Amino acid sequence: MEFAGNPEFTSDEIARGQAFFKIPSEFVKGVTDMDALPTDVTPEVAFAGRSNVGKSSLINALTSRKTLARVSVTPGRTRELNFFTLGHNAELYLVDMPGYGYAKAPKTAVRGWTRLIGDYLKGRRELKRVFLLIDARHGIKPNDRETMELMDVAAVSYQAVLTKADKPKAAELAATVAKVSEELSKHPAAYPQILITSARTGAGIPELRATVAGLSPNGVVRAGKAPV
Ligand SMILES: Nc1nc2c(ncn2[C@@H]2O[C@H](COP(=O)(O)OP(=O)(O)OP(=O)(O)O)[C@@H](O)[C@H]2O)c(=O)[nH]1
Ligand SMILES: [Mg+2]
Repeated sequence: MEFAGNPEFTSDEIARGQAFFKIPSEFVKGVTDMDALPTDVTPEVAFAGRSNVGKSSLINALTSRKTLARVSVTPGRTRELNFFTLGHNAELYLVDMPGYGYAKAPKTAVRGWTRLIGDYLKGRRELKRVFLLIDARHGIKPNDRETMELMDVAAVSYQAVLTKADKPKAAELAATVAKVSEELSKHPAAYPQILITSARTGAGIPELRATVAGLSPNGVVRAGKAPV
């Protein structure tokens, strides 16, 4: 099923995205400490968002691997910054992040991830873009706003990706898109365009692949044309 509102890409850009993600992704490492981040200066794109928003599921959908990133019905599944390779020569890393907000885990552990998430988002030179995942049913929540403000201040470029777009009714989805767009327009480091995805149905996955492929070092940086 297609959703209205995704940016338009040319068929070449979509094909390039599909080809880029055909190369099998591999797990590189899980990081719990800034000192342990990869040092090979490969550019990175990270998937951030609240616990349970669907970060790991989206990475699995993008890479066509059911179990590359671990998924759970319980918030707090991902507990490390998990690095995965992308492209022929591993020219890009995908980074699956722990979620912020509620987690079924000890408070000290949650505090540790929260600090790691903040430090990573603020201070990582290799980070080319953060995909900020927002649940299509719920829209932007206060802890998303805190993360957006942190990235605005650190001048880290980010783009909103609505997840679980298979859940809301069409009118509800359109209302969330409008509200999120309006709010993004006030954030200096945010891309104005939103991607609308479902890891369950595959909707929006080709567009997200094309966007990521455009960020690879050999790619043409482009976020798609705004829908008319
Ligand atoms: N309906 C629907 N459910 C989804 C979708 N994506 C993820 N889910 C479900 O949402 C739950 C959480 O998914 P995860 O991918 O583990 O979420 P996460 O953001 O990685 O969570 P943490 O690692 O705990 O921060 C799981 O039960 C998934 O099956 C989607 O597109 N549609
Ligand atoms: Mg996860």
